[in-house]
Amino acid sequence: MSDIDSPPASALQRTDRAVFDLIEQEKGRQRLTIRLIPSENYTSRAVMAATGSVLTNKYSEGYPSKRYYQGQEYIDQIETLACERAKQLFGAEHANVQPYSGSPANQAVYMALLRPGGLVMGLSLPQGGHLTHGWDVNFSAHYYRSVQYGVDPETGRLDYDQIRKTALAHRPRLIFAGATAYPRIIDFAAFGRIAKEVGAYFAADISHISGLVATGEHPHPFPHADVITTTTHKLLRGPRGGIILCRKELASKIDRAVFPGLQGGPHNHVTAAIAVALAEAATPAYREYCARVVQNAQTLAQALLDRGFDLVSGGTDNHLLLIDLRNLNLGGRPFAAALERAGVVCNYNMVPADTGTPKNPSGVRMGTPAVTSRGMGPAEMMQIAEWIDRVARHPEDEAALAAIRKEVAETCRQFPCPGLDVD
Ligand code: DSN
Repeated sequence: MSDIDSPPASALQRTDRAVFDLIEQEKGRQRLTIRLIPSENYTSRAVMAATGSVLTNKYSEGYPSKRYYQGQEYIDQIETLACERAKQLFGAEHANVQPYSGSPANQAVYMALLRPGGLVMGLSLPQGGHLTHGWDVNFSAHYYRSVQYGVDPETGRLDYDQIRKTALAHRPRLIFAGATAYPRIIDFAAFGRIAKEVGAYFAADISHISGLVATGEHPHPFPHADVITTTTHKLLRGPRGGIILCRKELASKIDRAVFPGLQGGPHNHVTAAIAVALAEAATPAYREYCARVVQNAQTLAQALLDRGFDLVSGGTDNHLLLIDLRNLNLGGRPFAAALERAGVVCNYNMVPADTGTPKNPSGVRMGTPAVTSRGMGPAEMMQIAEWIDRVARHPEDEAALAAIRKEVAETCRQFPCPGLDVD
């Protein structure tokens, strides 16, 4: 495989061999392993070129044409372009592309829409939510009050009647929908109705499924949601960043919360890379990619079910699946470690009604965004399920794991990585 290193990489090699070598080793890991962490992906060389550009040299507190530093002639155009592309892709009236990532984006939503001590309602972390949706170790439960909803322990699915009852009982001021480990379609219209009934703002965090929303694979939170937040580096294949989308009426509250409320200068190099990723996401090729991500996840899910794995909710509608390992007497953490030794990288994860702990849960979470970016398809998903099954049967047999790792590397060599081997 070719590795067309860009000039900044050559400069790094000359200047700092230690960092250069570690990056090279990470490249090798990304090439020769099956990366199944559902929040990870491969960005294009164009996205990386913008991220590694001179824009990192510029301070730009404020917003286009309302800055606190001179010299914004080009930066203003870049940020405006990113905002316009975000509005276009997601059909939004207003976009803020400055949040440093998903958590700061959500933090800005709290700052804009809640007073300190106000009540938020979100999906609990162990049942698939995110830290910032009101989980107790996070700012969202320290500086705000939080009530959490879960999924039905039998079906693994959101129970909208139960969510409504919880909302009616507690009357939150802000309701978050969105997840990090929920394999099913989210009914944003139902959340919108519940929020309206209790007089709450409704924020949809689509970080995991942004591509599915943008391409119409999944329902859109607008017009039901007041605000949408998303990271830009998961399915969207951009740099590490965040976006907030909202109606015009909320625009100035959101903008003021991001700057000067929470952040200083925007990361202009990231803003440019977000603009590039948003243009890539507006293409027919990206639409096809998102459809293949879901098909691959469903193929992998079915192949695992056929081999006796227990999947939360019985399958998937999106890019990820959650395996409940309790029927196999395996712990999530040791299983994820054994898989990694075999070249298959996922993360251990809580499952609904877990009898374990966050550091020692009963499940693993897997997703198909990265392998699909490499062009892998149904045949490779069947092969991946076979490797996962073999690891589950021999999690402590190092020779068996090493043999799988070799097969994994051979397969990986046939699928170039975007950004590393191809544009
Ligand atoms: N850390 C992300 C994930 O892996 O889902 C969520 O922010």
